[in-house]
Amino acid sequence: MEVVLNRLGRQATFHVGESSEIAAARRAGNTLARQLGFDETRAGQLAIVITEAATNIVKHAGEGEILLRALHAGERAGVEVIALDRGPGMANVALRMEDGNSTAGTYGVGLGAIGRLAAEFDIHSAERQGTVLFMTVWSGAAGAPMSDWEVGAVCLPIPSEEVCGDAWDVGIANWGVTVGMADGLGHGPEAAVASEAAVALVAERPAVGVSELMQLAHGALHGTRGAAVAIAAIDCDAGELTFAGIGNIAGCIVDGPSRRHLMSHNGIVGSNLRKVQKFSHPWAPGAMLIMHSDGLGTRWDLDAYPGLVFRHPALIAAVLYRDFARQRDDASVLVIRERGLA
Ligand SMILES: [Mn+2]
Repeated sequence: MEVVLNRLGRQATFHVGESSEIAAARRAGNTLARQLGFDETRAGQLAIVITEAATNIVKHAGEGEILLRALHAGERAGVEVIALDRGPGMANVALRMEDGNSTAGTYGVGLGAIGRLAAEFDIHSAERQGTVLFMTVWSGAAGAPMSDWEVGAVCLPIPSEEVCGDAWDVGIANWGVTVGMADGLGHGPEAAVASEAAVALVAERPAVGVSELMQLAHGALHGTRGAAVAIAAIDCDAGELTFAGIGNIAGCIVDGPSRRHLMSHNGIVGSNLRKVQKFSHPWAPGAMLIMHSDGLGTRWDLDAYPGLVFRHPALIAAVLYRDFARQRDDASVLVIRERGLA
């Protein structure tokens, strides 16, 4: 079964700092569960997962965010829940996972319940940095549908807008994947029209090649505001990543201790495209690709977060968003690697 990794999955964030905000996040989860056709059992499980994660944030960190996103895979639908805070963090996550083991009230109990109810669950916590949780709940049979790729993403509008002007998507090819990220000029719905048109092309035609996709995007975005666009194709058979970028989308290949930054040219896809250049880089099986819009600062350093590179890409995306989002712009960050190769 092909797992559709992004389509229709607009993300929403809910600030949690008091109990009324916990309830608001839970209600948003209920609405999503109803829209996706969850039965009562799964909807109830999602409500508990959100409530426990949000309660932990309030109790242990004071405040934080709950991020919700719909997931689609064939006939099945899921909800991804990311919980993040900048609280004191935990020194020993494994110990807190055992029910009742907690230095501050019910953190241990909450994590135990989440671990049992969520189809997927991962956590990164570091003392003085905070805690991030990744959870999914899926409709239908137990367990989450698995693709060959693990994808983590945060894509959220500037606080004054409802719709994010950034967009990303992933298209599966038989040799690997093609990944697109776009930042529509300005903010709001008009920016989203441009960015979503660009990444839809990437998802629909992943085997076309990055230069050709960029030219197609340039044509497709004519008459829109235009966008910064970056496209990366990961060919696992050839062990090669090809990249083409126009405008301010950052790309980086993380492979063990090595960091390779991906080069974009100036311009605006849809109105001002002087030069499309394809760059090729080696791609090793355990490597990870990180792309982000200029709503995130560039001074991040994964080495500052011990153990984070081994966690689910959603947690890596969540930490980069938490600590480097500029707040004055739409913010998107995407992290992808082959499953099981961390
Ligand atoms: Mn931007």
